[in-house]
Amino acid sequence: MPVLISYYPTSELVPEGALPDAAVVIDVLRATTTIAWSLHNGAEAVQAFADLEALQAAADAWPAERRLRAGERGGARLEGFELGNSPIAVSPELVGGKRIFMSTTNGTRSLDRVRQVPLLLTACLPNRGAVARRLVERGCGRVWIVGSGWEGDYSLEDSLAAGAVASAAMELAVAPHVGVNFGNDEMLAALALWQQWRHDPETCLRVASHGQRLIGLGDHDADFRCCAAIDSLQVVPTQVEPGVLQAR
Ligand code: 3SL
Repeated sequence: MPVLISYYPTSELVPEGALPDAAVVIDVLRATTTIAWSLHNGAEAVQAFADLEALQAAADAWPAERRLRAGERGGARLEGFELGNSPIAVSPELVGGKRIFMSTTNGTRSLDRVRQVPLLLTACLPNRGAVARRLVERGCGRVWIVGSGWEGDYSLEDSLAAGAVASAAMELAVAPHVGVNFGNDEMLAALALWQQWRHDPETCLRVASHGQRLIGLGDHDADFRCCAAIDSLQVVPTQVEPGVLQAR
């Protein structure tokens, strides 16, 4: 059965009604890149929250020596939190064996929006090939890729990564009767964007409006390099209970 992939650039654009077989949430700058690196570096899980009070209550109920709170609003770390939202900060020494209770401006809201979907994965440029392989191996029929955008607005870098995932799925789904179909024009536009920037994704991230926002906040060169490193990770963050992502 062919895979039918649709792309929704923000959580607000996700349709109501029938759920797909799988959803892939993307927040390239930087939530889903940080999630992938946290799990790659040995975090027990990342538990995502749209709401900070709910985050604090869940973190309080977890053993203190096995928890970290990661919070970001407007690109900056939330005061009092151990971590912000930088993928280069989640070292194995810091996150190994720990549960990360995370809330970010847009990424964790997108995760919340599709938490009922039976197979929920997160993707970024570093693990886009591994995520595409998982979708094809699982024989998913209908797939939604959901971007995070910025406070309801379109974002270039999430759309680039949506195209990168779909392009990898096209290359992998070549067995007889498989193949990939595209469910909306947003998906086709994301594929065109990927064709445009695939040899220089870091520049795309830097010129994007959120890239410019991060540059305005200070030196994020290492974050850009990390977030643009295509196929550098094999981890597939997978929801194992509502809001809880583990490496699979
Ligand atoms: O919007 C989000 O969820 C964040 O990823 C934004 S930031 O890259 O941490 O600034």
